[in-house]
This record gives sequence, C-alpha cells and structure tokens, in this order.
Amino acid sequence: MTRRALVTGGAGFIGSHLVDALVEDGWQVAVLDNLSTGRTENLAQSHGRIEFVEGDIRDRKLVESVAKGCTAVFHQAAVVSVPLTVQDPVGSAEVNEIGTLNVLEACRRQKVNSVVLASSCAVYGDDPEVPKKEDMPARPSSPYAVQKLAGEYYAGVFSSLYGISAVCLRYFNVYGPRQDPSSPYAGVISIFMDRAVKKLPPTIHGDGDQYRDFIFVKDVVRANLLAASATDAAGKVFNIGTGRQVTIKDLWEQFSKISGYAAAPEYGSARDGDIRESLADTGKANGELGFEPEVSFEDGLAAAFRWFEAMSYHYS
Ligand code: UD2
Repeated sequence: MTRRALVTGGAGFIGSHLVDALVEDGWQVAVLDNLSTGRTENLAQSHGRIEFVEGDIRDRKLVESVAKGCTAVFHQAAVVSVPLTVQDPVGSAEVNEIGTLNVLEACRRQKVNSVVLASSCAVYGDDPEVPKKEDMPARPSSPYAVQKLAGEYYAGVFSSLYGISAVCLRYFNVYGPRQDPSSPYAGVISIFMDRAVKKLPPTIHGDGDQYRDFIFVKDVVRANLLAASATDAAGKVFNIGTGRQVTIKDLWEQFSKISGYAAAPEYGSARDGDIRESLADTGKANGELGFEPEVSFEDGLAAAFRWFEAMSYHYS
C-alpha cells in the first residue's frame, strides 16, 4: 500500500532531511512550504521524486487539499526565530498557532490518523532545573514558546476529542547540514563554522561554561518517523535531545580540531535573556518511542562542517 506523507516546512533545514528520509523509505511525499526561510536547494536530493506545493499553512483550504489522502503529516513549518516572534507576536502567532491549528483541523477533516508536530525545548523557559523532563511545568518566556505550547495543547485536545494521533516533539538544539548560517538568528554551531571558514575567532557570550544539548538533524528525523508509527503516543509530548551536555567553550575546542582553525575565542558579555543550561531527559522518548540518538557529536559536527565548507565554496 502506498504511504503518503505531507511535510509542512519541507524545504527547511529539518523538514528537508525528513523529506529525504521518507522518500528513501518509499513514501510518496508532498511538501508544503512558502519559501520564507526554506530553500528549494534543500530539496535537491529528492528532486523529481516529490510533489512540491509553494504555499502557506495560513491558507486553510490549501492545507486541507494537500493533507488529503495522507497516512501521516509532519508539521515542521513555523516562524522559528525567537527574536522575530518578540518583534511580531501577532504575525508570528498567525503562523505558529493558527497555522498549526489549520494543520490539525485538516487532519481531522481528512481523517489523517497520524500527525507529528515540531515543538521546542523553549517551552521550559528559564527554569534552571536540569535535565528537563516533560512533566515539568512549562515556563514560556517568549511569544515563540507560548505559540509552541499552544500547539502542544491543541495536539492533546485533538487527540482526545477527535481520535487522531498528534504527537509533539520538543527539539533541543538541532544542528547539521542545511542549517542556514546566513540568518542573523543562526545557531551557535552555524556561527562558529562561519567564523572558522573565514579564519576569524568566534565570540563566546559570557564565560562559555553555559551548556546545551545538541542533537544531529538525522536523529531528529528518526524521532519523527518513530513518533508517526507509535501506537500509544497520541497527544503526548517528548523531549528530543541526546541527554549529553556540551559547553560552548568545549564546542569551540572540539570544533577547532575538526576545522583545523584553533584561534582562541573572544569573550563578550552574556546574551540578554540567555538560558544558562539546557539538557534533555531522554527517558520518555527512549521508553515510549524507542528513540536513541545514533550520531555522536564528533561525527555530527564533522558532517555539518563538510557541508558548510562545500556550500561556502559554492557561494563565495
Ligand atoms: C535555542 C534555539 C531557539 C530557542 C531556544 C530555547 C537554536 C539556533 N536556537 O536557542 O530557537 O528554541 O533554544 O531555549 O537552536 N553563543 C555564543 N556565541 C555565538 C552564538 C551563541 O557564545 O556567536 C552562545 C549563546 O549565548 C548561548 C549558546 O551559544 O548560550 C547557544 O546559543 P544558540 O543561539 O545557538 O541557541 P539557544 O539555545 O540560545
């Protein structure tokens, strides 16, 4: 039987890797992306093998028409920049909240049984307790976090009211090939790669002892596939991280070995509102989804850097 998937935001960083994995696995794949931050280049590997629809998740009718006949929907489209949601809380809510609701509603109406939604560790906010567990109270501290939390609540309600399986994955710090380094809101790994290629020292904000749980994009893709086929995950949320911490100082040190550029970092003042420590408790995803990250940080960093180098030659 043909399995059909819709990936919203499928031309984006995470979405495009998901598309590639689904195509590889024999799925028929439709992508809905408005190309606001996504790029068609990200879909090069699956070119000619997918249906690409340029459009917006705010367009309810369109979302319903592309969801028709799907076995599963993977909802990755979003305004992913926290600062952008701070600047424009209403405009971003139209995408992140109403857009998410449109996706869930399309699944309800078209009887798509399985939906996986991208959420974020941002919902934990500035609670200093680590590791983060799914049953800790959410403490959203940005419109972005509120919007992601709203999506989780809707997913729970749709699962219990309408009998669909909507599963939310709280991504920790995702990195890997295709993460857009040119965005002013790029993550620290992209920024460090950019500095290394330009042979410029990076700036570490604060003392560099703050840490994150970095997860390679292909592991995040595997978590999505497991969530879509899970039989007892409807309405639940899961942390998707590695359970391992890397300080920003160590990140630069490890990365220096990979890039061969070992300049001492410059230290600047801590970033306003920066979260000190972020680390996932991975027990729930492991126990209930059978999810275990497979890519070591060293291998993931090397893969990200290989891509970055090739891309920077290509564009320079
Ligand atoms: C991540 C997400 C963000 C949101 C948030 C929720 C990314 C890119 N961002 O923000 O969307 O979900 O988690 O908690 O995944 N740093 C430096 N030098 C630099 C850049 C960053 O020292 O040039 C530090 C920064 O101060 C921070 C750490 O690196 O302590 C990670 O920064 P980030 O922007 O990559 O990610 P984060 O966790 O703040």
